[in-house]
Amino acid sequence: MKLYYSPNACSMAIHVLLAEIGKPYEAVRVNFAESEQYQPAFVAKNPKSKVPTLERDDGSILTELPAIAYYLAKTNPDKNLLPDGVEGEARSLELLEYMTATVHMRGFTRMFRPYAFAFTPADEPKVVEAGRGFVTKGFELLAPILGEQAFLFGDNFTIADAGLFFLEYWAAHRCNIPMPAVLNAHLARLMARPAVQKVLADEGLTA
Ligand SMILES: N[C@@H](CCC(=O)N[C@@H](CS)C(=O)NCC(=O)O)C(=O)O
Repeated sequence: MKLYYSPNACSMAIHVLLAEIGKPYEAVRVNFAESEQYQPAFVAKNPKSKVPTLERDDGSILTELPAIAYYLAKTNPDKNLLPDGVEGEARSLELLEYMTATVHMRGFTRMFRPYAFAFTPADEPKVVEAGRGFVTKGFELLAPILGEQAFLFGDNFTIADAGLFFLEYWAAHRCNIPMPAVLNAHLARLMARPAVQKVLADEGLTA
């Protein structure tokens, strides 16, 4: 199993899941600074030019964070990375979809790359503010779902927590966005996990 990732990108969620699962995997860095995601070698793997990209042992490629997370959970049932039953699976995908399609893509991406959304450079601060609005609303919606539980579905870490991890990490370590107290506590709980510590070290990030 090979994970194509970029340090401090949303691929961290999958990197953490692979470390939690604990089977051998290779993490291959895609150098965004050199636009490696648009070079033929990577495009041949994933024409979407995105990480996370998972290359499985048979050479087949799987993309899109929620799909990869679901695949890893289902193929490692002993790790209990999904809550029980079809309801638990649907709720997990519901959360991951909201985290990636809305909070990440409509929120953080506007903040990181306002020039991709603004018609003129003068509009960029408004784009950043709009992005911050999606992120703040996202945290306001996610906090009561977590509530006082240790993890999103109770006492066990699941794929939804890996999704929430990269959003919380970006808020705390990349954008200085205040989060509700329960999300700060969730982030602290995740940061204490050996798998998360390993991924942060391997990606050269601040623990
Ligand atoms: N919908 C995709 C989004 C992945 C995505 O946007 N990844 C970003 C990094 S956080 C990326 O690869 N960006 C490279 C680029 O757009 O050039 C998913 O859920 O996996």
